[in-house]
Amino acid sequence: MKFVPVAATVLFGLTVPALAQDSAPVMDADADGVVTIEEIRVVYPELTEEAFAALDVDGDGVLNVEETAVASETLMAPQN
Ligand SMILES: [Ca+2]
Ligand SMILES: [Ca+2]
Repeated sequence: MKFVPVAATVLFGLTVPALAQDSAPVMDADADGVVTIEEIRVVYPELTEEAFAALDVDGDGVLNVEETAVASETLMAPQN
């Protein structure tokens, strides 16, 4: 049976935190699949270029889905 309501999928996404496929769309404002420093600063205005560079593991200047997932976990973690 191919019966998967979109609403259920969204609900499932909301109940499972920090999944890669759910993290990117939050910050990827133009939905091009990668998050630029400008986009991530909409969510995290305090993010420095150095911090962004640290999150950009492959060094291509943008965060892909996997890097964004790591970024989300890192940035949402309690700062001590
Ligand atoms: Ca983007
Ligand atoms: Ca990257």
